[in-house]
Amino acid sequence: MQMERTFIAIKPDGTNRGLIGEIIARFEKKGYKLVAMKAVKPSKELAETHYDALKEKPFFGPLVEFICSGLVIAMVWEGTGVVKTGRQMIGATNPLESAPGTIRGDLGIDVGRNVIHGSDAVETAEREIGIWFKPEELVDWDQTVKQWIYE
Ligand code: DAT
Ligand code: MG
Repeated sequence: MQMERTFIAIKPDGTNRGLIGEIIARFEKKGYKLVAMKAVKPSKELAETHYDALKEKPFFGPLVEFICSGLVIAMVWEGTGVVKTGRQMIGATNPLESAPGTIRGDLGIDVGRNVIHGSDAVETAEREIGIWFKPEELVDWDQTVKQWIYE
């Protein structure tokens, strides 16, 4: 499998509820490498661009309003298969259907308050990373424990 990057964001419900450390810890402990992170209160324009594919959905307005309502922790994580496995760690979109053990399954109840965003494909991840980060904000560093994570 290919080394890849995904865009992960802790939504305003997650930050308000004090779940930042809990969520970051799951990606950190798994062995993924943190490449970028920042605290943002997104503009309407940023949220609308991010969720552009959903603009015809009836929940688009409330979704954008929710994402802009408070602190978002935007991150880029790197690792083999991180896009797909990251989505599995996050769980189904609706926390009522997310398996226990997943982030949404453990930490959320309502689909409109599902705590976290994760890119759904490698191409989507590239697009989302480009929306939220400038190239120079992606940190080039060596994860020195790599030899204990990868064979
Ligand atoms: P995901 O975040 O799992 O990739 P998505 O891209 O289909 O899901 O939708 C983006 C967000 O929109 C999702 O995290 C929560 C919200 N959403 C999705 N479906 C919804 C619905 N039926 N009612 C209310 N909000 C919804
Ligand atoms: Mg999505």
